[in-house]
Amino acid sequence: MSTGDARSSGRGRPGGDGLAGELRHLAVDLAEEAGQLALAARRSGGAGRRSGLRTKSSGTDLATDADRAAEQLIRSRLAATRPDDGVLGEEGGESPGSSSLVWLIDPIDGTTNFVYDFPAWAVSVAVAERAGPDGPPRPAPLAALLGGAGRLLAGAVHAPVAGETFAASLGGGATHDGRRLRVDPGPLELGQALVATGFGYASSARRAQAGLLAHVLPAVRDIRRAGAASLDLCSVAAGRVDGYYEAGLNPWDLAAGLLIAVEAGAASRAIEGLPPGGPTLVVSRPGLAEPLAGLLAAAAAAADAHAAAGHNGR
Ligand code: LIP
Repeated sequence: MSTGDARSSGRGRPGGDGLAGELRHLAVDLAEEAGQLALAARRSGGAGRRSGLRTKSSGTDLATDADRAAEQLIRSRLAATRPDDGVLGEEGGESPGSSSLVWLIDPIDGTTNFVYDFPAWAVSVAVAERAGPDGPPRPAPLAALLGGAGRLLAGAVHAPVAGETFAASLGGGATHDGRRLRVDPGPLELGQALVATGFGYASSARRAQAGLLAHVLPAVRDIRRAGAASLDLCSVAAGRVDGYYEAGLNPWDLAAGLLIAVEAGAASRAIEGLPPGGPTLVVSRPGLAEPLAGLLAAAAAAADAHAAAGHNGR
């Protein structure tokens, strides 16, 4: 599909009616509008390795003027259409709201790709019920990954270079350019599994993640590291990969893609105790969930043993 078609591409009947369905449509509009803004900046030469580039948590963690402009656009649209909702954005942080909803925004997920003009970057927009003592119960295994957000209601991921939009609403299914997504429910052996992953920005975390990967890679069909967590999760939903795992993600990286994958039928869990520490999000075809979790546990044990034997590890 051309980029020009993308503005209406995430719509379509699947997605459900009611509040979640309405929020899904708004998330699609916001992601597509912000994506076109970022793409225009990219194509005008106003974004790239020399323009408006800053680093954040480490020298490898980048932010551009386009990240800020795209988030600002989404925030201003939300202020006009849903002024009572809270917003949590990668660039602007948290703006508390008075309603029960919070929007989670990654204006450019895959900023390094964006800077290098590598096509795998996306705008990720999700909305969730806020977690809290009076709020609905959070899905326990994944709660730690969602910060102050509770139940995910709707989300959209728009990849401007590919002109693709993925979207989902709670109970309303997931779509790719308006077509319903359904993850293959059948069993899959590890040796036939294409597995995506990603790495953090801190050197120490990367060393530990590489140690784990050294034991995962020989056991699977192959590994993909696309560089945008939201798209990795949509790739599970679309069957482009069979599974995905990553630690150290922020709520805005994963919220929309997680709902899209789960609504498409993927299995999801957060596993503690894997390097580099903290919860690791694991999302896959249902028939791969147990084998992949087992492989990650075995890989963590092998990486520990390797480190204990005096090799470089975590
Ligand atoms: C990035 C992710 C990437 C992950 C990085 C980072 P950013 O988001 O989507 O896949 O491995 O750690 O979180 O910083 O480009 O928005």
